[in-house]
Amino acid sequence: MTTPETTLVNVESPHYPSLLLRHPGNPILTRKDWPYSINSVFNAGATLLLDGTTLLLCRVEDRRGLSHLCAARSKNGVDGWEIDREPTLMPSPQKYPEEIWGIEDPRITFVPELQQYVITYTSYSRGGPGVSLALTRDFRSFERYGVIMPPDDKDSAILPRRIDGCWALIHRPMTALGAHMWISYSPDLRYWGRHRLMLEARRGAWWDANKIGLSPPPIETDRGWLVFYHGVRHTPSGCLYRLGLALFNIENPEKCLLRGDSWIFGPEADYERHGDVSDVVFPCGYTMDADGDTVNLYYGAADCSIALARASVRALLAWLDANGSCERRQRAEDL
Ligand code: BMA
Repeated sequence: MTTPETTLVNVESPHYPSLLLRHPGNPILTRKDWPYSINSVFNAGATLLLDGTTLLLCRVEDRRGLSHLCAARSKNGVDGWEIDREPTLMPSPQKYPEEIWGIEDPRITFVPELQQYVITYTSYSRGGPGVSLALTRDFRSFERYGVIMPPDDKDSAILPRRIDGCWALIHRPMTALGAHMWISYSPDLRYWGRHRLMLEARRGAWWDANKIGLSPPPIETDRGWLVFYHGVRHTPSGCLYRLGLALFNIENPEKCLLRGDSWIFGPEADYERHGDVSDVVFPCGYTMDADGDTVNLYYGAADCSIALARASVRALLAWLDANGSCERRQRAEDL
């Protein structure tokens, strides 16, 4: 069952275009759906399996406060979820000490060359969050590569094919410069180098000042890599997580072509505004419809549930053309 476009709700201001339309069934997954006891479910990676099934690899937090990953499968990507009866991927601190405080926020990339899904996720170590990588063909057995970027680093995904012969990983290390997006390269997914700054958080009053990070894996379009990224605004009453858009050169993903000035999606619905961490929308995955244009964006809402919003790639690119700048785009010193 696909919900007709006309029934999608929009709670945004009429003065801004509705680029992302919330599904009326939101939130589509909550802890009440879970076959075992959990505190919350949010921030899911997403992919389409070969038979068209939508698979979400959900971050599930237990009542100790530690997270693991659990797969949920649905024929239409909206409802009828079949959720694994027990955790799909548990932290394994005996073998991977960096996972001692859990594993979080997976991003999934299907890599045709490997015929496998590459999952990058946050491993919560004693030294803070780091980036770990695992491969799978079926989301039942996994080959773990362990930590590939040491703490403090997160918000990562790999591109689905090599760039100039190397795999490319987008990630968000914390440095003295701030929390910016970087890109690194590897010949084998294990050893990473050629680290480059890819997109900087802005400064001052901007919605994406000081802290940004990749949201889902980039979307390959004929204009370039379309990137949803989150900006974190620190306010006296807490953080506001919102989404922005940027476009990068297809053969040279370090090169930003366009960056939107305004955010395009932020916490407005009740389930986004109130939860364990209020005012958070945090997408980690998307699926593309057969039309090659409709993106189904799965996002964690207020660290409590999973919600769905849809967008048209064509409309996102048109918005970037109208609202993005190619002058003030990549470096904070330009802003
Ligand atoms: C970020 C990540 C996300 C989380 C968000 C809001 O730093 O840890 O997993 O959803 O904070 O708490």
